[in-house]
Amino acid sequence: MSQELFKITGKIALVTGSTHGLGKAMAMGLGKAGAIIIVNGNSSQDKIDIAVAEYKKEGILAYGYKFNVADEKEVIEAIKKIETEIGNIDILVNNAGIIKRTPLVDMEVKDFKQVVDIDLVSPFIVSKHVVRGMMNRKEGKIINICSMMSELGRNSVGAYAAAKGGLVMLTKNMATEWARFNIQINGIGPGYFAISQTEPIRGDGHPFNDFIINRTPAKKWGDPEDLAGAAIFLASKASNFVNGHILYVDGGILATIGKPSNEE
Ligand code: GCO
Repeated sequence: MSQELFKITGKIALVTGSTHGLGKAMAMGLGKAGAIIIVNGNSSQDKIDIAVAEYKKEGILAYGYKFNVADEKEVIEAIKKIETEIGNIDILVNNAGIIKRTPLVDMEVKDFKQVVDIDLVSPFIVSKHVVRGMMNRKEGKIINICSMMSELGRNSVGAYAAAKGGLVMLTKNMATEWARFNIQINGIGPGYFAISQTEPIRGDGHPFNDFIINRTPAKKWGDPEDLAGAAIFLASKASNFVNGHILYVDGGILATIGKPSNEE
């Protein structure tokens, strides 16, 4: 029974921004659980080809599609191509995102808008063009990659936090409008992970590194592979009555106000 609940063999999963980082870790997890992975990136075809080869090396059926999730025309064309060449998208993981660390008072409006465009508007664009097929088939899974910054602010990440906070409410509204078609729309909220995106604020001796270690009950940065289980759960039948939920994978950081350095 339990194996069946988490079975996603043969399901087609589009994971945006899956050439590296958390997107790649989640897509690898879904692929190792049997899903066919549509790898997406927008930087270069070479990067996508290299990533697809890495998925295949793990025994995962993977195909690469380069498109800009913020460009509706490119998204429409890509989804049509994917669903013609590979098959219907059963699982959509809206992971692609950027961060710009600048104090709000100094931030250019164009930079603020770019972060919101990619981190909040793009999940809307991609979901809007994938969900129609899911509505027709009366089945589908959408997973929006939020953040613990969906719940808490931090100096210099105001645009990112605003976008990721908005993504929580977009997830809830997608569930409100689409759950009746047997589509489950949920979010994953990563805490602090040891990936390239956090390299500038991590590393031995970096003040933020010590802060995160002390602030996180698990006393460590997350390992990208720690997200695979949450992705498989929300992509499988095991979550068929879960909707509009944000599953935080954060080592407990959101559970606590922290403790003084002299306390265990
Ligand atoms: C930062 C970090 C965070 C984390 C993650 C937390 O600058 O505070 O980059 O944004 O990467 O998003 O959920």
